[in-house]
Amino acid sequence: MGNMFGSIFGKKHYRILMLGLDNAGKTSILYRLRHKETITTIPTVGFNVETVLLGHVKFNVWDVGGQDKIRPLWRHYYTGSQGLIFVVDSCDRERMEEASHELDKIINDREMRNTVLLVFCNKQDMQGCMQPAEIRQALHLDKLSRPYAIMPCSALQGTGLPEGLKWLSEHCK
Ligand SMILES: Nc1nc2c(ncn2[C@@H]2O[C@H](COP(=O)(O)OP(=O)(O)O)[C@@H](O)[C@H]2O)c(=O)[nH]1
Ligand SMILES: [Mg+2]
Repeated sequence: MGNMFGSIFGKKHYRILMLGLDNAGKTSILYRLRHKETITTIPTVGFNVETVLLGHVKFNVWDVGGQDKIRPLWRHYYTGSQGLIFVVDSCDRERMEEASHELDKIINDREMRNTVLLVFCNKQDMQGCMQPAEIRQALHLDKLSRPYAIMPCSALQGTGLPEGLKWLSEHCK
């Protein structure tokens, strides 16, 4: 993925959240994007956030789902984030509804009002996984009134990631 970050995001600074249920492939995506860039992981008290700097882009990554007690802590990271990447495991049909529910709660937070949304339909290299159109329905994305994109990808193969990030860089303010 070479110097993708320089060419996609330029010299502007961005803060991006990458969220999704555990096992969706968030950490794999981070590592796939890293290439020769340095990853600085900053430990966080309270819940497990991976904070990673890639070029000028700061990613905050954590697992969502079922932790209502710590949810108020998330808001600190919501504030000032220009973009949200929501990662789903396209093969995990059983938890697609849970993923939808979590996404709903995140984007309905007032701090997330102006955040653009990129959905990565990850693990598209697997047989029999859900296609983006089906995931769009399952996540009720057609009801959104903000800019969003839904992108098939595979962290394993590296496909779809540059396209998704390009869209994000063009729509983040
Ligand atoms: N086949 C396939 N497996 C993947 C892909 N991305 C992640 N995985 C696997 O899914 C599991 C969870 O990935 P991880 O990045 O730890 O998910 P996280 O919990 O969202 O950070 C690991 O076993 C990965 O190797 C993908 O694109 N294709
Ligand atoms: Mg992880």
